[in-house]
Amino acid sequence: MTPSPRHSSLDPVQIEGWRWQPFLDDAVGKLQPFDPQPYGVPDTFLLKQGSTGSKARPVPVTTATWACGTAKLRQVRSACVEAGAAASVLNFVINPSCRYDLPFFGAELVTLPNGHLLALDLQPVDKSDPEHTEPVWERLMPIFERWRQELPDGGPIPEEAQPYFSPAFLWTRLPLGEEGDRLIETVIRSAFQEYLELYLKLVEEAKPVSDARAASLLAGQHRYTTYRAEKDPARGMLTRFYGADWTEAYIHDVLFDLR
Ligand code: DBV
Repeated sequence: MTPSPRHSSLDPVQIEGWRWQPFLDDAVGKLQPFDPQPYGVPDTFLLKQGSTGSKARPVPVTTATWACGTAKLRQVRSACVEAGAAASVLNFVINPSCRYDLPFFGAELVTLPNGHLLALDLQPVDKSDPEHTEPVWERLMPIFERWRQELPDGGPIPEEAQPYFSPAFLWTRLPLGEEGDRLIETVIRSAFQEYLELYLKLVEEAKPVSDARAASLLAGQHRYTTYRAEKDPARGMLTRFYGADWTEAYIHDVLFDLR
């Protein structure tokens, strides 16, 4: 079934057989009290069809982008990729306004032929600043401790990426199959909801900061988005599906678009 055309970043994403739909629906539902406004996303990124696999056995690939802005959140965006057995991805990032002392919300739920890769965190804008980190980590660590004991560790992450993760980075790799599915439906779903609920509580409580503070937060946000755009682990996959031009524009002009 061809997904219905999308004209606004707020139009619901409906991709047949996309396993991460309930997670996106959770997130969109929890954002409603914040009066989400449309966010400018060119049509080609709102919904993009393509194919992978071989000429003999082509596999349809669908990528959709849901996005909004709110009073305190510069950009909330979700990259939704469905390519059957080849890949199924939800990459959901909340970029706060630099006027508020808030971390990023980052969720990356990835299913590939060799297993599930699942990452969840309230990512620090400046990991070396306790004024920025402590109020978040003291509330996030108990949630992290609760769920991490149910999951195998995801293994080492690139050294250069470590400044962008908190000590409560919930990171795991799970095998395909029943056990993996069960842990995703129970542990990962609950952790996703609790991390997002805490994040949105922090947003509700956040007060505007001084110009000087906003400037230093903005500098930290630039370091994060520049790193993520340069080192995006999905670059290879998206380039295979849609070519380099579309992929570079998607990464720099939509997914990590802080200027
Ligand atoms: N990652 C993205 C976007 C994706 C995406 C926009 C649209 O930033 C998917 C999709 N992540 C994605 C895929 C893979 C990973 C891997 C497809 C698998 C790549 C592969 O194996 O071929 C967290 N994502 C990863 C990994 C980590 C993260 C640690 C495994 C290591 C790696 O392959 O690099 N989130 C990711 C990350 C940062 C972050 C690296 C850095 C700050 O915030």
